Amino acid sequence: MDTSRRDFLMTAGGIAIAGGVLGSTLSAQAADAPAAAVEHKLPELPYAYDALEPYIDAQTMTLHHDKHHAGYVKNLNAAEAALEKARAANDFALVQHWSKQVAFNGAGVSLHNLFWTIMAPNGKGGGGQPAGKLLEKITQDFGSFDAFKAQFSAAAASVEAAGWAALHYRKEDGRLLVLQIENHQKLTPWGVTPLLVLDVWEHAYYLKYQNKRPDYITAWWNVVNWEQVQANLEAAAK
Ligand code: MN3
Repeated sequence: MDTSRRDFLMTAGGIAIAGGVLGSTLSAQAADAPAAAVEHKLPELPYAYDALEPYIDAQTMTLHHDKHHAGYVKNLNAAEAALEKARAANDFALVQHWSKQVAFNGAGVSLHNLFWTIMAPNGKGGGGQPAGKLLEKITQDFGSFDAFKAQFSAAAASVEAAGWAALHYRKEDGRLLVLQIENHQKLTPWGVTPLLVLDVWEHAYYLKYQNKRPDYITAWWNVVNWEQVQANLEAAAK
C-alpha cells in the first residue's frame, strides 16, 4: 500500500464522497493480488469540543464526533473487509449486503469529515456572510444570499427523518444546487461535489434543541466557515 496516497485520501476524504473507496480500487489494479482495504481513520476536530458554543454544545460535539462519526469509520472498515471476503468467496448475496453497508457508512464518514471543516467558532472564522467568488456564485444561482439561506434552511428543516441538507457544485454546468440527503447516501445525483453540508440527524442537535430542529438550523448559520466553503468551491470547479 502506498502510504502517501493513503494519507492523501484521508485528508481529502471530506471533499470527495467515497474517495477512499475509489482509491483502494485504483491501487488494487496495480498489484497481482488484491490490495488490502484502506484503513479509514477518524480525523480530529479542527477545534475544541466546546468551540462552537453556545450554538452547538460541547456534549453534542463530543458524542457526535467520538461516538457517531467514529462508529461510521469503524463500520466502514469492517464492511470493506467483509466485502472483500464475500467477493473472494463469490458470495453475491453477501456482496450485496456489504456493498450497501459500504455506501451508507462511507457516505457517513465523508459527510462528517466535511461537516467539521465547514464550521468554525463564531467570530473566529464562523458566521457572517460569504464574500468574493462564492457570494457572486450564490447570487447568480439563487438571486441573493438571503434567498439561498432560506432555501437551504427549508431543505434542512424538511428532510424526512434522518439526513442532511447540502449545497452541491455540479461541474457539468457549473451550477450550485441545494438538495436534501436522506440517511447519508440517498437522493444525491452523480457528478456533484458537496461544498456545505448540515447534519440534521437527531444526534446532531437533540440534546440541546430537542424537537426544535428549526432552532438548531437558525443557530448553525452562526458557525458556518464561509472561507472553507469558498475553498471547497474553488477545488470543485478546477
Ligand atoms: Mn451525524
